[in-house]
Amino acid sequence: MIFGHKDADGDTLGCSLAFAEALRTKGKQVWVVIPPPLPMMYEWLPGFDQVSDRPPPNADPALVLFFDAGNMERSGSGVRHIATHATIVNIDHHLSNTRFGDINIIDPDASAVGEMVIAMLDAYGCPITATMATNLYTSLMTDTGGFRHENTTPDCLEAAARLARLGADPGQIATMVYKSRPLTTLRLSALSLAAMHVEADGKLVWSRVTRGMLRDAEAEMSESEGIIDTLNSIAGMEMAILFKEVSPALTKISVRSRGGIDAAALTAEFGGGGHLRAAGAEIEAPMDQAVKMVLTKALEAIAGTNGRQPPSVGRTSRAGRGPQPR
Ligand SMILES: [Mn+2]
Repeated sequence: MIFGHKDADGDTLGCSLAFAEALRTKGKQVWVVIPPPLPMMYEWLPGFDQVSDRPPPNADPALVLFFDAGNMERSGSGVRHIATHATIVNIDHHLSNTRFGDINIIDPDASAVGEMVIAMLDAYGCPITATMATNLYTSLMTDTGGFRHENTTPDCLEAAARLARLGADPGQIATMVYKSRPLTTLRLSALSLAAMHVEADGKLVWSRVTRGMLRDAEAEMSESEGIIDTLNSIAGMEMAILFKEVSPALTKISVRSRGGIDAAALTAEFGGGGHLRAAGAEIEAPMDQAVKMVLTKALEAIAGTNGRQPPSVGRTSRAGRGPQPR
């Protein structure tokens, strides 16, 4: 059984589907479980039609694999009873991974877990088919923000080139991921960007997605995913924060950072996690209260880096590479 993580992204899905295909080729019975709601924007991925949103009642897997899940809780409540009597394999690239598996394969230097899956398939002598290549290319492309983030390493680009040779179609995959947005997504983005605030001489940029905006745009909260990246595109900013009003009592934050600012350090203050450049947290507080608490800490972080050396980032750094959707 393969478990994807909550708010499934291209990495967890691409890896899960590619590895499922490899196991089926070897004659194994495989279930792929993605916690609800299923991310329908990825329904075109090969094998997506065989994904379920909860473990089948009769499933009794000997082996449970997790791809791209920093902790087991990120894979939903369905995990619990299954995981007690199976061997757990935890394959991930988050520095903050809790090593919850019986076997933990963690490589924070991997641009995407897809890169690790390619190495595993090679080690097992398992050929990569065109459909597996499509899934794995999607993993690499989405976790590097379309091959633009700091985690876009030579290894990643070489792996992507190899997958393209094996049958992944870069133009088509980019169209499906980046050029297939519903109109409601753009409307929501417009409302949120219009509500943008700038503080600390432009170093801190933040905005909100409220329930009211969702109603006005006729959009779902999942459609807010790209907004943080638009905030992150502003010249001179060091930290971008998006506050999402999940319910009157629950606020989610997405954080992006540059320079000497650590996004994961900020979200850790609120029980969240992630990477140096991209992180998130869920705060059990109404939006206005969450905004106050988080902005206070964010401004402290920005003030604290004045005149200090930034943490080592870039091509040679080991730790914390990889801004990506959580
Ligand atoms: Mn990932």
